[in-house]
Amino acid sequence: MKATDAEVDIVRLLKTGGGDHISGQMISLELGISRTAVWKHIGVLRKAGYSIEGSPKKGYRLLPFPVPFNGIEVRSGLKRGIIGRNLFFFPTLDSTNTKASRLAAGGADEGTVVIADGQSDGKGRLGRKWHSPPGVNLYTSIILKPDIPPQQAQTLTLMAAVAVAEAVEAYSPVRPTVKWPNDILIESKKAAGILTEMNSETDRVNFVVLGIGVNLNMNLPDELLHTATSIKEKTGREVSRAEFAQRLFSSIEKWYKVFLAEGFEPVSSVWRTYFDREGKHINVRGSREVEGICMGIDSQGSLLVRLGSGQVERVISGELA
Ligand code: BT5
Repeated sequence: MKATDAEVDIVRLLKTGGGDHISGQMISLELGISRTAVWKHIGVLRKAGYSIEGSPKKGYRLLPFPVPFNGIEVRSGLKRGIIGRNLFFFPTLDSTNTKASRLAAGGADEGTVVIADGQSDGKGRLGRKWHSPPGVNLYTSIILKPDIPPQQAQTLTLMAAVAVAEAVEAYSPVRPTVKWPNDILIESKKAAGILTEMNSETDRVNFVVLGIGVNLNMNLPDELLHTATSIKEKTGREVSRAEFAQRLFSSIEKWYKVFLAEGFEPVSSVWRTYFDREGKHINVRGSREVEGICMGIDSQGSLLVRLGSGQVERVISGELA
């Protein structure tokens, strides 16, 4: 379901009312729609979980609770920009990446966002699964259409990692770290993962789907107990998923603009501040196992490893132990 402009604008207006009533006439004037249309949109908002009081004399008033988690709520707190200008929210999907790829193939604009409350077939890399229970975490995919050759797509994963790390940092008691190429860790446990999927020709990218899963309020299942964490597990506090999503999208907007204007270099220098393996002995499993001293990343986001022989090997994709 797409969050429509009118409903997003009505929620914005009611929020600026700070709990006061706003007349139907005022809303209809501000939005340039009829009062009947306002009334219909209010009905949609109530169905979407908002508590809105209506009085024939005074107008409408938004109660502060409950704050629903849906596309309208997320968009109502976003500055107008590229990321999230079109936003689709679903109570459940197989995978937000699959949905976003289909939308992109059908011509969806750059910046289109898909969010699902829960996923029945959340995807990790290489056919792995992403644990995606409803009601607790953020599962989102963003369509980008950068004018870059396919060999540079990995740099977008690292750009997303910076944005996710920055958003997680705002909630986490300690600074998160990034684990090349696609994990965000809190105290060495995975709090978020990124799955970048690309549709390209030999020399140009048609679109990229950045899929991001962040563990916010999840109680960890047994199989992830020793390797994963959530923000709530670290802080004991519930995170507002809408607020987190807004922070994440603003951060992606910021870094994507830097990326388009100045390239990967400024992004990679911030990425390095979250990366704690440079200069250390590492082991990476890619097409083969590579062991040596980590020399950081290159301009395409590949990992550089100095082998015992002194030769520096470039690892394009793989798994850092
Ligand atoms: C990833 O893969 O880390 C990419 C995860 C991307 C998930 C998002 S959610 C929104 C969008 N839609 C999708 O369908 N996917 C994206 P990878 O590096 O392959 O890590 C997968 C491994 O992480 C699994 O094999 C598990 O060991 C572990 N894992 C699974 N679910 C997890 C979770 N919720 N939190 C932490 N670790 C998890």
